[in-house]
Amino acid sequence: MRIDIVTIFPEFFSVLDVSLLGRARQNGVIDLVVHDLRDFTHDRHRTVDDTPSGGGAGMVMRPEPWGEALDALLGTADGTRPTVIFPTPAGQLFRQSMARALSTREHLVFCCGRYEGIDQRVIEHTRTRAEVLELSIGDYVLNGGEVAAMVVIEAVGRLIPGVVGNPESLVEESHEDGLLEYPSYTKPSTWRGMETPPVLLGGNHAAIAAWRREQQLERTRRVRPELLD
Ligand code: 6GU
Repeated sequence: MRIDIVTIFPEFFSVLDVSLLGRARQNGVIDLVVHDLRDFTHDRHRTVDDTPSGGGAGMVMRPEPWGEALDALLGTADGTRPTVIFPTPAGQLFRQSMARALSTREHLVFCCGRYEGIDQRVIEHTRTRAEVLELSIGDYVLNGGEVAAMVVIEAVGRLIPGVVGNPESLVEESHEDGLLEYPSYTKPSTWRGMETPPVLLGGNHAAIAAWRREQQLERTRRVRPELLD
């Protein structure tokens, strides 16, 4: 998978050099390149923002640098339509099902806005040459799209074959079957006077599976009842 990231804070993404994603990049499974939006400006101050049309607080990102950056990244017409993701709190909610869908794409481009967002014409223009998604990672406000892009990249990247060592570890997880995950235990079986649930030590695999399912349902009902609707 090819991943391009456009941002005014390229250094934010140095964390993608480490851990599972870092190894996937070294192995060539993920080809990830970070681009500085200011490299697509032409004025002495490398300006990327301006005051909002119609007035109001904050600054909006001007369309010209974004247009030039996307011209450069979407220009190579190799037959496959890239997916361009604009992280924004005004977007549709990013879920595990979308992480699954995105993990099969060949080319993802993340456009990380700051301030009050990117001039909306950039998003509408990009729809003419790519699949466009405006994605939110939850109902709270971040200072920009960088951390949200990182969340999406980690959720998607770990679903690409060869990134997570044991693919079986991917299936019994929260949200993969619409329920929260069951609680986990390891040795010692007694710790600070607290016992591991005996069913997990009895070797009855059907009983263990039934107990885990019940725990998933109980936990989901208690913590995230809306997931059961
Ligand atoms: Cl994708 N961006 C920003 N700035 N804030 C957010 C978000 C994204 N998702 C939730 N809050």
